[in-house]
Amino acid sequence: MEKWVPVALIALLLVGSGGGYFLASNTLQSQVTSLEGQLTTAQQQLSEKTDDYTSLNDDYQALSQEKASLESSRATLQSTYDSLKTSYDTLQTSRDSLQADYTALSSQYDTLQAGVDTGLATLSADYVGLQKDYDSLSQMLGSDVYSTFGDTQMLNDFYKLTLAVRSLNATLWEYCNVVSSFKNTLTTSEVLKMETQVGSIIGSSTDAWANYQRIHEYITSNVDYVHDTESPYIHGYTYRDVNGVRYLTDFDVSTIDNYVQTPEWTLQNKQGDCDDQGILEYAMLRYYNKYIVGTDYNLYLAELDFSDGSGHIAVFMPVSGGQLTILDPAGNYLTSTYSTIASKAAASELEAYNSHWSSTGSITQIRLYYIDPVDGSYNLASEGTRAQVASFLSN
Ligand SMILES: [Ca+2]
Ligand SMILES: [Ca+2]
Repeated sequence: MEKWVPVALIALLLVGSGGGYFLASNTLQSQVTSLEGQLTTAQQQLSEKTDDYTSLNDDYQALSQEKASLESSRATLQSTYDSLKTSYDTLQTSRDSLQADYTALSSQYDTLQAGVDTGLATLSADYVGLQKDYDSLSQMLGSDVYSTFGDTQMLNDFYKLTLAVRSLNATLWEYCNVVSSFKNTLTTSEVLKMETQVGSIIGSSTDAWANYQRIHEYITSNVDYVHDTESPYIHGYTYRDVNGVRYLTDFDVSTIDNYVQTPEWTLQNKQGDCDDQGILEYAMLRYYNKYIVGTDYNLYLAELDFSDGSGHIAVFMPVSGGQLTILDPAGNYLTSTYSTIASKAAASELEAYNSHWSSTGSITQIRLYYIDPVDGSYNLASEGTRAQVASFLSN
């Protein structure tokens, strides 16, 4: 019995308080439901935010990539621009330099053209006048009227014409033939015109050999090699002899690819071919020897014939003991030892010089001229083969 009392009591208590528990349980349930609802809403909101975030993050990643790509493109463009700018600057510099060269060349050309025009215009005028006289006289005389050469005045005029044509040819020859040019190109007055330039080249140096080399190198460094212009000359004379007098009845005029400049002209215009450069060097060396050293040493202008038919001009300086120094500005040759001017035994030096000119075959003939600057007259000191001229120089 005692055992059932507590059990019954507990059961009663449970039943007695049953209504209170029921009420409390309902309230909690409702709160849980509300919280569950709130949780669901919050979960939905979180899910939406997560979606928004993912979308934004995707956009951000895409934009980042696009930005990196744009930055890379910009760097490439900048590099291309820099490279183009450098190329443009280089081109601009080249263009300016070309423009300057062109301007200088134009000016040189104008100067040259003016000189040539003046010289040729004078010669042409002389020639046209003579040709006119000659044509009218020729017409009057005609080949079949020589038997009537009784008109003294006509014969006198014809004779004057003959002399005038010869004189014109002699004048033309002085411009187109090296040896004939000496009376214009290597006179004392021409040699004296070298004073300023020679003084400037040697400065205060009194070493004659060093000064010879300085003069030579001044020309090789400053005078450009330029081919000659064509010069007119007269040839093909036909004569008729009447009473022991020679009358010119016909002649031809042609041009020759040779023109000999004065040393002054070559110095001023800084251009010329071998004869012009050789004559300039000859004039400068003669000036130096005679007016600065005080002794007008022997010096030859050498005319060379090559086996291929061409020719050349250089300066030969004979040195005591059968030695020779060759100064050839246009041929860029100087007798030297380790780049210092020297004199060498004539025979072997002529062979070395011959090797220098191997592109023209060989040197077949040499003529050595000594020019008297008083009037440009000359003395053909030696003429012959390399061996013959070497023998002359060795004596
Ligand atoms: Ca020439
Ligand atoms: Ca010339």
